[in-house]
Order: sequence, then structure tokens, then C-alpha cells
Amino acid sequence: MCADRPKHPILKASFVERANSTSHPLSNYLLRLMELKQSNLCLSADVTSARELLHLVDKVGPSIVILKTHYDTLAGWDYDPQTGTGAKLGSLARKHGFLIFEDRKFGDIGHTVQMQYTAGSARIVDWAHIVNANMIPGKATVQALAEAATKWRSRVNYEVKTSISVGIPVSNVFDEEDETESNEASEHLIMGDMLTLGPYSRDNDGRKGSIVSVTTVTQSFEPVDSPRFGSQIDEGDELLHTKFEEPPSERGLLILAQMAGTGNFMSEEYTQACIETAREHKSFVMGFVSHESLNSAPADSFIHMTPGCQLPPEGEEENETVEGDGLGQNYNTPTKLVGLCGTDIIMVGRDIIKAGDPQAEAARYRDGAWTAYQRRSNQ
Ligand code: 6AU
Repeated sequence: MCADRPKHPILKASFVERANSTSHPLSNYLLRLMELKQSNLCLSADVTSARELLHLVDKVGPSIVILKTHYDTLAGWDYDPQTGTGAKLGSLARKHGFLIFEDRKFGDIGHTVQMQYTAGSARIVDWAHIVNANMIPGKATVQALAEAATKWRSRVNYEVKTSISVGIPVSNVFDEEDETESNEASEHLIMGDMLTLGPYSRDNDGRKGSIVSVTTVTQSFEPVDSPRFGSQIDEGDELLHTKFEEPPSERGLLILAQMAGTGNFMSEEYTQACIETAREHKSFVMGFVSHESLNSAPADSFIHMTPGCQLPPEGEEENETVEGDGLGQNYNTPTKLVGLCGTDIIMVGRDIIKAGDPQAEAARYRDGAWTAYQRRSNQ
């Protein structure tokens, strides 16, 4: 299952040591978060509705460091950038301390993947810290996504905060007559993240107030890492919030370098091309979806995440072989994936989601994967 590669010294390093040696801000953040939460578990949240997703994530959040989504499989995904599902996941991520990974598996020409990443109804880049790409179309896919992320990052560097107040009092409900003025007022609106439109009111004497359109537009810019964001964490793990900052605004990519499914076409040559590309884009590529560690050069410090992970039922011994799902998916235990093959984060979906008690099952997987990491690195 994992190739007989020479063991890289990084396999013996702690996640904190690795945080210090990586140049990717999001990897640095993630590795420190892993140490703080003592978790190297990612939930593959493959449920069928946005509502179910939010409910599940709020329960399982304390055990995970990454939430993996397939947003396009969820019924009822709300696309509103401020109040929609992406924004709600962001609040849960702040509350429980995890990163959001949209498993979009981009795999088209550069121009198309840029649009899929940053535009359209979902605007994935706005809410997903991490995405992944299939490198079948070639290196240009990664280059294009990296450029799109940099452009996005420079735009959100300063959040545009716009507040608008419109006076003189008129009516609570617009008369037709008033519409001209109100339309004029709305032409002044500059769409920003925070938009407040002061309510119109009517004079107490019941007469319509004369409309002297006084429109005040104030625009201020504040850094995205402003402490203001901290106040949004009103619940959740106290230790986490006293010790931990917001994630950096940089985005990260995982290259799909190996697949777990039976009969997949990802050859060794393809995997090598993924490694080369990752080295060329170290400020964007955090690592790989793979079933083993692909760090081989002395300077490599990529993070590896692996799906197809299963624990035997509570009380049973870990076995060498775990049955697949009959649809091509193969499973391995955390001991094998983390301990033997050197992956860092296990991704678990159906086994947690379909458990009688998903919260307890997530905690069990977290313990299993963390123990395997501790043994590997002699922590
Ligand atoms: O634990 P499971 O089998 O219920 O869920 C596995 C999850 C699914 C797959 O889309 C994903 O992991 N996956 C991937 C990823 C993460 O890219 C690659 C792969 O080779 N196999 C795989 O199952 O959400």
C-alpha cells in the first residue's frame, strides 16, 4: 500500500517543530492547531443537506482540525456571502478551531479553474481555506489557482467597511413619489462587507417629511487580521480562544497526488510530477492528498492528508485489512496510514457520520490517529 520510500527525517519531528520549519502561513497555523487540539483528524462531511452539515459540524468540531466539504452535493446550500452556508461554516470554524477544505478537485484549464475557484455562485475562495486540484491537465492548473489566490488575497488585505446613513426622515414605507429619491440614495451605495442603511421614518404629525437627501458615505479600511474578528468568537473552547489567533488570510492547495480507490490511474510518474509542482509553488501548495508521505528532498515539509481510513469497532484489535465499501473505496487503519506510511492527517467520512454517536466516534478517531502520530514521532 505505501511504497518502500526512504524515511524522511521529518517523520520523527513533532507538528510544532514542523510548524517552525514551514514557510506556508496556513501550514504553520494548521500544525500548531493540531498540537493544541491534539488532533490530526479531518471530517469528510459527506452529508446531503447544508442543514445537516451545520448540525454535524457543531457536534464534531471539537475533535477535528479540518472540515472537508463537497459543497455541490449539499441540498439547500445558501450562497449569500454574508449570511449563507459558507459564512456559517466560517463561524463554526472560529468557534471550534478548524480549517475548511473544499474537496473540489479542480481539474481543468487554468482560466476555467480560476473562475471555478473565485467566481460563480459559490465563490469558494471566500470561505474555504484549502482546496485541492487534480493535476491531470498539467502544471498550469496549479499556477492558475496560485495566481487567483494571490489576487484574492491582495483584494481582501483590507476589508472595505462601508456605512451609509440617509436622512431626512420620510416614511417607513416608501411612497411612489419617494422612489426617485430613494433610488438616488441607493445609487450612492457602495457594496462592502458591512452595509447599513438607516431606516426612513415619518414625522410624528403624519405629514411626509420633505426629502432632503443627505447621504453620508464613510468608507474605512481595516486589516483583515483586526482584533475585531476576535469578538465574533463568543462560544466554544475557551482554551482555544485564549491561546489561538484567527487563521491567516493566505489560501492553501493540496495536490491530489495519489488516490485510495481500486484501479485508479495515478501512476508513479504522475505522483512525481505532483511533487515537483508542489516544490515550485511552495507559497501556495501546503501538501498532498496521498496515502503516504511524499517528502523526500531535505527541504520538503509538505503536509499529507489521507482518506480511506477506518478503525475496527470499539474493543476489537486493529487488523491488517479492513473491508472496502464495494464501490472502489479501500480502507486502512490510522496505525498503518500515520504510523507506517507517514501521512499526517486522516480523513474520515461515513464511519463518523453514520455512527450512532458521531461526536463520540470522532473523538475515538482523533485518539487513534493522535496515538499513531505520537508513536511515529516518539512524542
Ligand atoms: O471515509 P469515506 O470513505 O466515507 O469518505 C472519503 C472521502 C470522500 C472522498 O471524496 C474523499 O474522501 N477521497 C479523496 C479526497 C479527499 O480527495 C481522494 C481519494 O482518493 N479517495 C477519497 O475517498 O469525501
